[in-house]
Amino acid sequence: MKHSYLLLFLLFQISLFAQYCTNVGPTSTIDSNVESVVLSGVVGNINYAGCPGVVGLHDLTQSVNVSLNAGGTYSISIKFGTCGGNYAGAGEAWIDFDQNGNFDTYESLGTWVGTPPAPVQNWSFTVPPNSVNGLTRLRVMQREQGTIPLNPCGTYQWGSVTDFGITLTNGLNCTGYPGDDQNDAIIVGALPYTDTRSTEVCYSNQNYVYPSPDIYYYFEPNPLLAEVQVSLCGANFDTFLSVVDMNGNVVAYNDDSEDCAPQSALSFDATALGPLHIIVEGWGAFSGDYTLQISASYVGLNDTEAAAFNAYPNPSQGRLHLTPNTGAYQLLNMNGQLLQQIDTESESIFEMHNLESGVYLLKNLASGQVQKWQKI
Ligand SMILES: [Ca+2]
Ligand SMILES: [Ca+2]
Ligand SMILES: [Ca+2]
Ligand SMILES: [Ca+2]
Repeated sequence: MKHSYLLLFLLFQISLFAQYCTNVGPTSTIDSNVESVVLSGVVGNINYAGCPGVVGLHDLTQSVNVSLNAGGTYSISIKFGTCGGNYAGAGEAWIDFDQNGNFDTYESLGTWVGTPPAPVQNWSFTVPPNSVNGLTRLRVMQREQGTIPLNPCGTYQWGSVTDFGITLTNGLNCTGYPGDDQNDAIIVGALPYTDTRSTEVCYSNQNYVYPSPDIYYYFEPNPLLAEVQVSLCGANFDTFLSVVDMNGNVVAYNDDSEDCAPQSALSFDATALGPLHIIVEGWGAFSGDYTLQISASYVGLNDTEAAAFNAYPNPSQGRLHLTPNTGAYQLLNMNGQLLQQIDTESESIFEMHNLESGVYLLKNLASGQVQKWQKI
């Protein structure tokens, strides 16, 4: 899908911020306010009195925690009211069942519209069976002059917003789903690299370009890499792909590739770049299955000038002749990691029979030239 490029860059700047919107709620402590919240969990209870009011978010996630079972049905009682005068407004509550950091529409427990004094609202709700186990949040909001549905991230003058800790059990166990955030990024192994995964379950939104769930990869370019190609072609959803350095600066991004729109592909010059995050996500709120493919070209390999050295036979069953036989060579894997230093001062024929079959890089240290060499 197409988008505003300017907006995109602005959004990237905030991509490292906290998961939940916490700069929310009223600027005033008087008048409209939730007066009470009651919820009995499998373990623990919420028994909250709202007045006097609090400016901004009243964050009780550390001090009030109730356990609920996925698939279970519960009742929450909320008295939307006031700590002062009586004015019309609206109320709503959500639980972030999928732990994606958003209070999504389907996570609304109920809504209220009225003018205090009003009867206590008793809402029955079922925790979806595919909710994610672990600590999440209940948010209860009242907004004077508000209309439903309320924006769970809204700011306004009168009302209240309170967050409670909810521990979900009996749902999805998301251990074994690495890469949800930058601190748990999946390390990119040897190039060419492929990794097949789904953003559909157990992944949440940390890269705020789009509210879609995202998966982080950690990639460390090496000095031999010239251009790196990254592709999500073949994914079954509308993807968005970005490459960001450790300071959050965008190195490259793509929404719709010319080759496979609306999937994404990009390439970037890796010369002189430090460690990077490659982030896979969906356009908008989309999620799905994908295969990430990363490949690279190598410095010196594509030079049109005649090779400055000869490595033969190529491919070889193990014997390697190197000419000229002056100066040192290096044998590297395709990630540019040094496997062996080769000194040709005294000899020019090497027996590499113990080497695993595969493609390697040979680098002449004097000229900096690199060539591929295959062991079969
Ligand atoms: Ca959610
Ligand atoms: Ca994520
Ligand atoms: Ca995202
Ligand atoms: Ca796209």
